[in-house]
Amino acid sequence: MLKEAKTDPDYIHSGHLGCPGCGAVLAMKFALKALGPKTMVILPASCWGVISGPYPQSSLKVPVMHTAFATAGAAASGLRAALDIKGDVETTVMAWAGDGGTFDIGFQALSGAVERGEDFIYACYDNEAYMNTGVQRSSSSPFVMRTTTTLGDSWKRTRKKNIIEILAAHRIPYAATASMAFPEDLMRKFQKARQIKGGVRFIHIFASCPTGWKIPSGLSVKIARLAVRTNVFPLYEVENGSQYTLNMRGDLDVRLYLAPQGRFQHLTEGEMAEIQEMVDEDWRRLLEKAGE
Ligand SMILES: Cc1ncc(C[n+]2csc(CCOP(=O)(O)OP(=O)(O)O)c2C)c(N)n1
Ligand SMILES: [Mg+2]
Repeated sequence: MLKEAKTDPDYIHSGHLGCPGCGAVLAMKFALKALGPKTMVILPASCWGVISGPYPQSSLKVPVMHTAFATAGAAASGLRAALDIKGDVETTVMAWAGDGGTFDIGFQALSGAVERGEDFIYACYDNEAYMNTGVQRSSSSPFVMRTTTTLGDSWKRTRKKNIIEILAAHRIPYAATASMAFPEDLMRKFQKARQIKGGVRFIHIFASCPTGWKIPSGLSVKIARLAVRTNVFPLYEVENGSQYTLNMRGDLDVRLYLAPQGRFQHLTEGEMAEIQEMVDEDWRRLLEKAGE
């Protein structure tokens, strides 16, 4: 046990404030395992701003800086500059933001940092809504998801924003998708991101949310795995905005992913077929980009 703890350290304390089955907690656990103790984490307002615990307590074993909802990209730029002035070139700065803090309100700070070529890792854990404040829709919420701001017959009618494409358009050195249900792949991507220099490295992590998705906490990992295996959330990497590498190929029907989730219970067969078409179309486009 002791030997294992020494060789495979964990940087999260067991008393964190996440819900049972929280995908974002697993994602952080694996990200920090990959990056190691010389990491500083920037946390904008989000579930993770709560999970990390109230100051002076912290559920993370690495330094944390809490920052305003819109500012992860700017705060990470500032922290990196401060470390550089102190001559600390070993510490990795990681901004860790939700989908709301990345796709929506934090986007200008992220885009600015990427355009300036700042030196940090930006990880977005995507639970597809503003979960911390009560499951409001974000621009990452998928087509026809039920949220507390898309109720009744007004399910979300627009599609999920493709954040990787937007960042690829910045010619970012490294952008990748990852999932907390595929830890080896996720950890490999964080290790790779740590080595890359010359700009921001962006990792978009699929992170299931039992509370907001209305799923049993015991199914959290299984459903996240199904998102990849149905091509709803493909795993891939983009280098310098143009070199695409696919890491996994899904072949299952999207209904297997949609059916167990309370947030999709209202879907008609027609809407499920429509989602399958959207997923197939996006997958074809991805194959083309990867030259396959
Ligand atoms: C300027 C501002 N507006 C609103 C809020 C309230 N707020 C805190 S967290 C949050 C939602 C965060 O959503 P997301 O980034 O997806 O993270 P999650 O809660 O899902 O982990 C909101 C709206 C805030 N802190 N600051
Ligand atoms: Mg969210």
